[in-house]
This record gives sequence, C-alpha cells and structure tokens, in this order.
Amino acid sequence: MTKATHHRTCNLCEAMCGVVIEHDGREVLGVRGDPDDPLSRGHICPKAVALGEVHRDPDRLRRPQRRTGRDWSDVDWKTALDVCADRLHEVQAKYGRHAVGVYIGNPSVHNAGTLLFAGGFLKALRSFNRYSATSVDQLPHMLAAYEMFGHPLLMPVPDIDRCRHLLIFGANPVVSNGSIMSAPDVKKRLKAIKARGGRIIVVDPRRSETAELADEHIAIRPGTDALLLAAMLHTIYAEERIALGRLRGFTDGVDQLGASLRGFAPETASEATGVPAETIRRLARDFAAAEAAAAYGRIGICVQRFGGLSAWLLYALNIVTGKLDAPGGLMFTRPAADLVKAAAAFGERGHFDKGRSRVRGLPEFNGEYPVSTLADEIETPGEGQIRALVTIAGNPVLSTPNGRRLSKAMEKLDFMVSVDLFRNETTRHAHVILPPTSTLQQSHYDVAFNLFAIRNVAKYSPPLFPREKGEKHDWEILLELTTRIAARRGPRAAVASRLAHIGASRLGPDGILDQMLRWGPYGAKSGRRGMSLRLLKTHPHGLDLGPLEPALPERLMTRRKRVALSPPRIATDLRRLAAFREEAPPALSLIGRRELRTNNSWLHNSPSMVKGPARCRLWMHPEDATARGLRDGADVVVRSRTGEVTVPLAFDDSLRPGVVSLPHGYGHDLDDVALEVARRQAPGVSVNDLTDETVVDELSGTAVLNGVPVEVSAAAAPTDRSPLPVATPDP
Ligand SMILES: Nc1nc2c(c(=O)[nH]1)N[C@H]1C(S)=C(S)[C@@H](COP(=O)(O)OP(=O)(O)OC[C@H]3O[C@@H](n4cnc5c(=O)[nH]c(N)nc54)[C@H](O)[C@@H]3O)O[C@H]1N2
Ligand SMILES: Nc1nc2c(c(=O)[nH]1)N[C@H]1C(S)=C(S)[C@@H](COP(=O)(O)OP(=O)(O)OC[C@H]3O[C@@H](n4cnc5c(=O)[nH]c(N)nc54)[C@H](O)[C@@H]3O)O[C@H]1N2
Ligand code: SF4
Ligand SMILES: [Mo]
Repeated sequence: MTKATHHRTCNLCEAMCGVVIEHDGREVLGVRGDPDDPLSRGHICPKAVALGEVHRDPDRLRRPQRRTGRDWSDVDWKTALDVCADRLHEVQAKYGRHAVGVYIGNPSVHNAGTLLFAGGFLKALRSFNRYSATSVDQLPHMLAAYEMFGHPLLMPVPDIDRCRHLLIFGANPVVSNGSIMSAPDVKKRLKAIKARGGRIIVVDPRRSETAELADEHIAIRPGTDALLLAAMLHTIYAEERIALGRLRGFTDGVDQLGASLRGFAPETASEATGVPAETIRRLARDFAAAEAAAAYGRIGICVQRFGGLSAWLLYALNIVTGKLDAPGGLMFTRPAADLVKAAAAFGERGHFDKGRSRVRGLPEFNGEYPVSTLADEIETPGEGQIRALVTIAGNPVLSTPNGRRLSKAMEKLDFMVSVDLFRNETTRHAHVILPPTSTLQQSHYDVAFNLFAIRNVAKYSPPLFPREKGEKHDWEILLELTTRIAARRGPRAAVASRLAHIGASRLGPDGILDQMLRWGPYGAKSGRRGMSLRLLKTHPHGLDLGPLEPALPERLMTRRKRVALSPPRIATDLRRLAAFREEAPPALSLIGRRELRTNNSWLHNSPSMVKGPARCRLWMHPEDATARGLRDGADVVVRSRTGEVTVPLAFDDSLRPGVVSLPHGYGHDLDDVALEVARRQAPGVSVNDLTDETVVDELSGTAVLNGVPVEVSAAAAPTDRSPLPVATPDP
C-alpha cells in the first residue's frame, strides 16, 4: 500500500496534541506534531510513538479470552458476552444486585465510547458498588467544584497563556503535560509567562522539572498543603487584602471563611509545612497583589490526607483575591460538546455522602465509593459483599493502594470480567477478557478534556485503520453487555433494552457527539457557528474557538447561581487539620513521580517507552542515604505498614531531605501477566505495594499516595552492581 497521512488528536494524556501519522494503511510509519493544530501548535511528546506501538503490539488482545484454571483460550464474542451476562446475572440473583462491583479506569475518560456508554451499562447493572480511578486522583477537586460551583465537572483551569503570576501546588506539568489543564507544549507556555515579566512559584517536596523552570521553589513537607493554604488565606484576611471584585456580587460565605480560618496563622503552620511564616505571608501578599494570577494545584495536593481541604482552599484563595473567572486567572471553559450541561440535562448534577460504604463507612461521591476500600468489600462477608467484579480500562492492582491485597482479593471472586487491551496485573484475574479495538481503529473526540483545556477548541479524528472482522469497539462491548444483562431480568426489561440498544447502536458515540455539538454553545441551535460533526470533519486540524472567557455567574450550577465559598461539609474538616499540626512527621515519607515516557501502568510494553536505563528506582537525598549507610545504585528494601519492595537506590538532591520517591505503574513481573516487553525490560516494583489502603483523606475518601511513612535499609544480600547514572528524566 502507498504511504498516506492521517490527522488526529493523541488521546494518551490530557494535552490533546494534534498529530500527523504517516502510515501504509496497516501500520504506523511515523508520528509528528501537527503545526496547524490550534491547541498544540506542532508539539508532541515522546509518548506519541506509543499510539502506533500499542496498535501493533503482539501482546494486545484481538479476541475475547476465557480462562479455565490457568489456561487461557480464544473464544468467540457471542459465547464470551453470554458467559459474562449469565455469570453476572447469577451472582446478582443469588446475592443481590450490589454483589457485582465495577471499577472504571483512567483511559475510559480519554475514550468517547467508554465515556458515553459506561453510564448505560452501570444503570443496567444497578449496583451501588462502583469504583473508579477518581478516588486515586482528582476526587478532591471534583468535590470542591461540586460544593462551591454546583457541579463536579466545573473545575476551573489556569489561563496560562495570559497569566503573569502562576502559583503551582503539587503538579509537574513539564513532565505530566498538564492535568485539569490541557496545555500541550506547556514548557513553552510556562517560559512565555516569564518572558512577559511574570513569575512562577512551585510548591512541591521535590525540585521538580517544573520547579527547575520556575522563579521560586517552596520545598514543602508532603501532605501539609492545606496548612500552607489556610495560612495564606489567614494572611489575606488578617491584612485586609480581600478583593473579590465582580465575584462579590454572587459569592456567599466570605465572612464565614475568614472566621473559620482564625486559628491558622502562618506561625502555626511553619513547623508542620517546613515553610517559614514570613515566606507564607510573602506568598500570600504577592499573590493577592499580582494581576493576572492563578493558583493551580494537581495530584500532589489531591492524593494526600487533606486532599479535600487543599482543593477547596486553593479555589478559595483564587476567589477571595479576585483571580477566579478573570483573564490570566483560574477560568472556566466553554466546550463545544458540553458534558456539564449534557449531564445536568439528564439529571446528573452530582452528589456527595448520600451513602456510606458497607465495611468502612466511607462517603460515596457521585455514586462511587473510594477504591481504597474495594478489597474490604470483596473480602468481608455479609449482605452486599462483592462476589463478582467488572473492570473497564483500569489496572487497580498497580494503581490503587495496597494493590497486593486487592490482587489476592480478586482471586476469591466468583466471577470477574475485564474490558481491556491487555492481560495485565489486574485482568489476569478475570475469567473473561473482552478486548476492544485499538484507539487508532476508533474515532476520537475529547468529550472530557475539552472541558479543561486552556483554550476552547474542537477537534474530531476519524478512525485511521479499519477494524478487522470479529473486532469490537469499547462502546459496542458495553452496549452488548448492557442489553444482555437487562434481558436476563425478564421479558419487559429485555424489550426495553432491545429498543434502547437499536437506538444507541445507530447513534454510536459519533451520533451522540453530533447531538452534543449541535446543542452546545457553538451549535446550530445557538446560531453561533453551526457546530456539528459534519463541520468538524471538514477541519482535520480542528477548530479554534478562542481564548477562555469570563463565564460567571451564568456557568455556575448551584441552585441560586452563587459561589459557595465556605461549604459547611468541607469546612468542618478544618478541625481535623488543626489537630494534625500536633502530629510528629515521619522520619521518611514516600511520594510518587511521573516520568516522560510513562502513562500510569500501561505503556511499559511499548519498546520506545522503556528503552534506556531502568527508571523504577528509589530516589533519596544523599544526606538521608549517607545517614543510613546506603550506597548509590545498591539495592535497598523499602518498608511500609503494608509491605516491602526491593529496588535500586539513586541519590537525588532534588528531594527535600526526609522525602523519598518512587514512580507508580511498575511491578509487571507477576504470574500470568502477558506483557513480554514490560516484564523483560521494565518490570520494576509497585509503589502501591507500599501505599496504605487504610489511610484516606477522611473528608473525601481519596487515597493517600503521597506522604506515606516508610523505612529504607540496605537489601540483605546486596547485588554487586555498578552505580546507575543519577536519574534525570528528559522532558
Ligand atoms: N502511587 C500512585 N498511584 C497512582 C498514582 C500516583 O500518582 N501514585 N496516580 C493515580 C492516577 S492519577 C490514575 S489516573 C490512576 C490510573 O489508574 P488505572 O486507570 O486503574 O490504571 P492505568 O494504568 O491507567 O490502566 C489503564 C488500563 O486501561 C487499559 N486501556 C488503555 N486504553 C484502553 C481503551 O481504550 N479501552 C479499554 N477498554 N482499555 C484500555 C490498559 O491496558 C490498562 O489496563 O493511577 C493512580 N495511581
Ligand atoms: N508522563 C506522564 N504523564 C502523565 C501521566 C503519567 O503517568 N506519565 N499520568 C497522567 C495522569 S493520569 C495524571 S492525573 C496527571 C497528573 O499530573 P501532575 O499532577 O502534574 O502529576 P505529577 O507529575 O505526579 O506531579 C505531582 C507533583 O506533586 C508533588 N507532590 C507529591 N506530594 C506532594 C505534596 O504533598 N504536596 C505538594 N505540594 N506536592 C506534592 C510531586 O513531587 C510531583 O512533582 O498526569 C498525566 N500525565
Ligand atoms: S503530550 Fe500527551 S497528548 Fe501530547 S503527544 Fe504526548 S501523550 Fe500525546
Ligand atoms: Mo490521573
């Protein structure tokens, strides 16, 4: 076949880069950045190559797999789907509908098919036992957005292209490419802030790649951001620097917030945070005084003991200084396909703490329980015990705390089915694996991440490669399961679901998207641009819809269209924070890190992603290492309450002393994992064998993956290995 080019948007991370793929109709020959993409302007990262490598990966499953004991065999779709529906139905008939649990992972948000069709599947299943990667990720931001702005998806993003003072808490966009901030080529965008005379300040226990580029780095103690933020807000109140500007007209709770922060003066925060009181005051004053300023925070402030408080206080800091909804500040988007409005139209406005999990009494959020308690719910007998599990695009064995325990719990399930591309650490426990087509065989539109992009754009990608006979897309698999499960509930449910099936399969994700575009803010119905799928199809590089614009109070989804600055359900957690100040910090605490060529747990089977020296190493400050008599490059044992791992040590003085770091997503060398490259070239160890499922942010239920107390000692039988080069990721 002759060479051709194809334009699409990479869906591996949130940055949504436009890529130009050279191909021969069957295989990818090359991937480069699309200079005409209105958002990414030609940028790509090294991971873009993985789009082709995943597609051609011989380990990627092409046919449904069925496990009998330890033997796996191909099985046809009809049998596979029927077995799943029968077994799930059996379990529900015998033990009740909540006996089937569901875990939905991160890539489902990057895939319009799973995003738009998982809801129907969950409805058909009618189980309350739902879990997702949200509770190891952005749950605190969603909770704060829900309580303050009225919808969990109304999370504001920094307008970095116009910002002149960016205060970053616990995010490393130079490596992660931005999160809840789709900002491709973020490095250039950050440099541009400095070039126009602005400042960047990074609060992070590690002098990260982003901190390296910043004007100032505040090396905070892990897990203490809420104290720092409370003290900054305290300063702003105490020094009468409150300046809400136009937000004043529709913001409630300004006085309450000031009153509830009275006990949090900078002096009371400096010891726990490791940041001097005068520095905290200066940070607050500078932020309040700066024009076009935004305080932005990401996973570093989420997956810690005070995630909920941190996310709330961070938004509050932006609000009381008038930075929310102002150009250059923290702004809301106006996406062409507006998931917030669409969800609300179907009555999905979010909820919190409407119920508590059975075993540990953790709060539900948006119909999900915290994944930190999934193993409890599988292991603990009683009504509502999980007996069967469905996983969709997720790998909780590597990505959730105490994955080792969860892995063992999975062995006890009566039935498990996974919708996934690979047989990995999680899906090896399934009785049936249902593999979808690869992303290059699917059309793509970022229904989720356009909600969080620093510029409004709309880009549609048609499928690149045709699917082969006997291959199904994610949404088709979900729809087939939905219909079959409903059918087993009786003739009436069967008829209703059959009709729904016909309608939904005719529409598919593209048809739903088209409706969303037409009814959206630029759609034919709004008379603005006549946005539709057809229009997007004639613009292969995508359409630029302009910079972010002030959107409040209209965009608010609270009942009276007012911002709730001091939501009581969150503010009460300040009591726990006050008590925390008395706790002695652990001698060593573990934090995570991301690296340029990783994508959580699932790209280590792509050869280009794992070439070079092994990256799964424990980074430790040389002072901490010397004090323990540890050698650079030697194997060390890292222990926590939950387990231990043996891993090579690398000295790294970018860390605050007392803090060590391990990346997540490794630990591939397990029985029955069919990831040849990962097992051979990048097995590593799982940091989530060390993280503790029993410790969560008590307010939100979010897992605590940062600030985990650990001990590190030399491995008993040191391997004689020459020191590895000091790790420097290569952004
Ligand atoms: N210690 C620690 N743990 C962490 C984190 C951390 O910072 N530190 N980060 C957390 C975060 S932010 C996240 S988002 C989670 C991620 O946690 P998960 O979502 O549970 O895990 P992933 O590694 O993203 O696994 C994705 C799975 O989806 C499959 N997959 C990929 N694309 C598709 C697709 O299109 N369709 C289907 N059906 N399957 C697909 C892959 O094969 C893989 O099995 O990890 C969390 N875990
Ligand atoms: N290359 C790559 N890119 C990715 C991913 C990936 O796996 N690899 N995953 C994607 C996903 S799912 C997500 S959610 C995003 C996440 O995007 P980011 O939030 O930007 O992710 P990280 O790079 O983990 O940055 C978190 C930072 O928080 C710091 N930190 C740790 N503990 C604390 C703390 O207690 N307080 C403070 N202030 N900082 C702390 C860490 O040192 C780290 O620098 O990245 C996405 N992009
Ligand atoms: S930055 Fe993200 S979207 Fe862009 S090429 Fe890399 S993985 Fe793909
Ligand atoms: Mo994530």
